[in-house]
Amino acid sequence: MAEPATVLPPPPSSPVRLVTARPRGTIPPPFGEPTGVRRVSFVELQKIGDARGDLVVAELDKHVPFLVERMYALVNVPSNADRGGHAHKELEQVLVVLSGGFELVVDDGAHRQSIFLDEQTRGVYLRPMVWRELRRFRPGTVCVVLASSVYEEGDYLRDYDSFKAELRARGLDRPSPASSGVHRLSSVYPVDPARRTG
Ligand code: T46
Repeated sequence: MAEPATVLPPPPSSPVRLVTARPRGTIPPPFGEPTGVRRVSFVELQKIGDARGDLVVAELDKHVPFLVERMYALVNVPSNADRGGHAHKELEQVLVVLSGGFELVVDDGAHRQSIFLDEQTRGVYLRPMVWRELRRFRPGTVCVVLASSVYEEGDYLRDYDSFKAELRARGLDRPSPASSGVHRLSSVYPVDPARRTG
């Protein structure tokens, strides 16, 4: 005789929050510790260590302000390789270096900043419309990237002029209060107006 079907109780009221999609073309709110470049900030991850080693934790809302749809990692990068050289129209990302280190140059169209990333708990949150270049990779570098959406080539702006044009079209080329004072940061410098594709 067949076993009676198990009747499962109804699920408890779900703690999962409903995430409303951000309208395309809008910039998500700031999150983390600002840098000298607009739409770029530092996020502090959690590290839990004991005699067995360390856990590095990135959790929604505490360390990462978006739902992660994709993870990828940069590994085996030769020290003379240049990666990046593009911006994203919509994508948000958090970059975390778990081993080694590399130089990340970020550029909002008005200011550029060079950040050497080599701390496991210091991630960088890149909102949309930030030009980025990655170079000077140390041997054995492992960089994990948490991304807000699946891979979509159409989201890339892979030449600097298109990036500038998109900034203008979206009104993101105008100075904002957030950018005042960035000149005081030594590693931040204005973008050369004659700058072309990086
Ligand atoms: C970024 C920096 C930090 C895929 O098919 N799926 C993927 O998820 C990714 C990230 C890439 N690709 C393809 C696209 C290219 O044909 O892999 C190839 C290499 O990608 P790309 O030249 O864009 O790699 P990077 O290191 O210059 O840039 C990557 C990310 O693409 C980019 O979003 O912010 O890392």
